[in-house]
Amino acid sequence: PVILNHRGLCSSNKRAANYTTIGDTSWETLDAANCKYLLNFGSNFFETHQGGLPLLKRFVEGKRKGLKLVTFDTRLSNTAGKSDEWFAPFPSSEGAIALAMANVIVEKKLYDKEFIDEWCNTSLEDIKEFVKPYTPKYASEVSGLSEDDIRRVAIEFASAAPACAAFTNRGSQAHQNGLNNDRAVVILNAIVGSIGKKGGYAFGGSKSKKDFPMPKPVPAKPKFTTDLEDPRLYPLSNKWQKMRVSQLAFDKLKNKEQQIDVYISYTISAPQTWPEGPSVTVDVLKDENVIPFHACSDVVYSEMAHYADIILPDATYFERYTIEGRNAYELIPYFALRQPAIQPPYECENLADTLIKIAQRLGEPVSKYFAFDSYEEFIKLRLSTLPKRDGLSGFEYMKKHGVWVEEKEKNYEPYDKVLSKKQLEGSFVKDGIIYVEKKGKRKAIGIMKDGVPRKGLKTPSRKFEIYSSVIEDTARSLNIKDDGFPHFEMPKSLKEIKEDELVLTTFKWNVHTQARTTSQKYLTEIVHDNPVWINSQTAKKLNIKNGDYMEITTYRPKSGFRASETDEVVGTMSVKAHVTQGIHPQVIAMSNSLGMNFGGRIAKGTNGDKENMPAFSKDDDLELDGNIWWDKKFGGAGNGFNPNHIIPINPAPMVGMQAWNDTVCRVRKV
Ligand SMILES: Nc1nc2c(c(=O)[nH]1)N[C@H]1C(S)=C(S)[C@@H](COP(=O)(O)OP(=O)(O)OC[C@H]3O[C@@H](n4cnc5c(=O)[nH]c(N)nc54)[C@H](O)[C@@H]3O)O[C@H]1N2
Ligand SMILES: Nc1nc2c(c(=O)[nH]1)N[C@H]1C(S)=C(S)[C@@H](COP(=O)(O)OP(=O)(O)OC[C@H]3O[C@@H](n4cnc5c(=O)[nH]c(N)nc54)[C@H](O)[C@@H]3O)O[C@H]1N2
Ligand SMILES: [Mo]
Repeated sequence: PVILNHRGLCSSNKRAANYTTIGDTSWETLDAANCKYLLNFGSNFFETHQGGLPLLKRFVEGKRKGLKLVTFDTRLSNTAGKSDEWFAPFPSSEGAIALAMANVIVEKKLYDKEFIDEWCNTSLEDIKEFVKPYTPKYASEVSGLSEDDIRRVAIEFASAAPACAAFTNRGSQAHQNGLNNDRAVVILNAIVGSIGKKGGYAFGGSKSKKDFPMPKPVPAKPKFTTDLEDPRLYPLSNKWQKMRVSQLAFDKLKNKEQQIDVYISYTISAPQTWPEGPSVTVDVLKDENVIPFHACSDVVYSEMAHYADIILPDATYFERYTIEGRNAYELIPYFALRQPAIQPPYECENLADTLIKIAQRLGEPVSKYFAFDSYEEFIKLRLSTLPKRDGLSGFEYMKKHGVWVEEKEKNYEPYDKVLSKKQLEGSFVKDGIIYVEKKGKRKAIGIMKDGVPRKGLKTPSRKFEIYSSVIEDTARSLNIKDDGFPHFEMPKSLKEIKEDELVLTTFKWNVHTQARTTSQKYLTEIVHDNPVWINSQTAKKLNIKNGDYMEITTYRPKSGFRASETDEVVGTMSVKAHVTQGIHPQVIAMSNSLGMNFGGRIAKGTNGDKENMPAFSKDDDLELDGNIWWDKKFGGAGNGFNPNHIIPINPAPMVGMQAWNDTVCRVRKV
């Protein structure tokens, strides 16, 4: 029983940074509507981001009141372009910039002494000592930014406190050193005291899964795990939630380190989205000796579906139920119910319904856990624990209104809440921390403050953790030198980068979502081509003009997984150039989402007749015939390129986050 997911490709360093510092949430919930100053390290929230729209809506409210946005992105994204200021740092240097800003804030005494004394696990003196080496001069050397800018922005940021927030996304965390980059950024908020404050680095407030208990009986958790699911070398990947390091899974299977008999895939398109997906993943999916049986649930004939033994055609999100709960950017807990707007066509069916049927066919003991008529029934049972509202049961209320909002105040300073008598029942205090004991296990629930029991943060010290014992202990267990502070260190490959080498980074489009949208004609008509961004000066040196083809050759990283000191090639690819001033001179940038081999005519960018398949009615999509004008046959751009041909599997230490943006390469004109 192995369950994998895509956290290690997506966000696990960011999540780990939040868990080690603030404890109880994997994601900040910026209070942008009330914020005065936002420092954005590598998030493209105007176009992408996990909570993009709800955040953007509140950002616009804040902007009307004078909110300033400063963005650090290696590339002129639409967020960078619409920011008040944009800086293009050298990849992976974000931690150094943030620590230098902390250094300036400490030097200028712009910190929040009260918050540090009360709520940080490190004293002001220790913070001063820790940030000492990270001077603006040092950060300037590693990032390429000017010392003056680093100083000025730090002062502006701190002067807006507590209505200010420094935050991150994949730009800063998808690196070998991404965990500490992100910790360094989050720590800026603690030093100026904006953690949990109005207009600041707020967090929490979402309705949790616990509120919708699984219908009983609930199957017991498996008693063992395997190295596929719980990789020993990355102990932090599953410490707080199941984040996994799935980009290693196909490699382990290919090398016979692990074996599986049956593989069910669901909303994953690994040949497209995984590093070395087109090679390692495809090799594994094609080899019946490695995966004897593969069932793929998908809504289109995807890259993944192509390699499956059987396709389970899923209902799309218009056609099924889901309980939806994302960050509550209003800071008031809520959740929503997605409901079928139309019936699924042909034999398509919600995978959950298919699984219920499979379980029932399997019989005891599996079937007893799936004793529902349908997924609708299952959702009804889960919502049955909600209190009645407007005289309606949970399910009826949600069907009618779609959204449930708690009757609560905005969740500011959640750590400061006083624990109630009820919460304190059976608790005891040791070294200032309040514990309860459940089934012989000690669990911290709060912290004593001047004799008052408060909730605190959900870290081991119940305080904001600048120093992390979890990190220090984990590092020790792996023989990695680490004192538990978020020091800055450039990844080896980037530190030793040579004059003729560049860094390949990737980014996402505003109109595409991962490998999900390329078969949608309206979206792909807008974006079907992804030439590689290259700085005009760099292009000039290499004699590359806009639209020329250039050959990119990538190398294995110099530290970590399959480290190689000898320029071992991962892959070579010829791609068109987009020459622009809007990118760091030592960086090239390529989007994902394109370069499909399957997924129909639109995804592939090839005109021609529709395949004659019995499930398709003959006359839908007639307007497509001859209208895929981006087909190369018509002199169009074609369907783009998939960068994952040449991006190495590169998990960062301890957490296993894929270091997407550390890939060293060489480029030449073809
Ligand atoms: N080079 C590069 N690679 C990247 C990234 C990058 O920035 N650059 N981003 C990474 C990130 S952040 C992530 S999260 C991963 C995501 O990569 P994956 O985890 O592979 O997920 P998706 O590409 O979102 O979706 C995969 C499949 O889900 C199918 N699908 C869509 N809707 C449904 C549905 O309702 N039901 C079913 N059953 N299937 C459905 C789609 O058709 C598609 O085949 O990619 C990573 N890969
Ligand atoms: N439209 C759309 N929305 C999406 C998605 C999508 O595919 N399409 N995917 C969803 C998912 S799964 C995720 S994880 C989020 C991701 O949301 P984001 O993290 O905001 O998006 P990314 O494009 O992965 O990366 C953000 C930015 O990092 C920059 N960058 C790359 N390398 C570096 C670097 O070394 N340093 C710095 N400072 N910046 C760098 C890129 O140029 C890019 O603009 O978006 C979610 N929302
Ligand atoms: Mo993601």
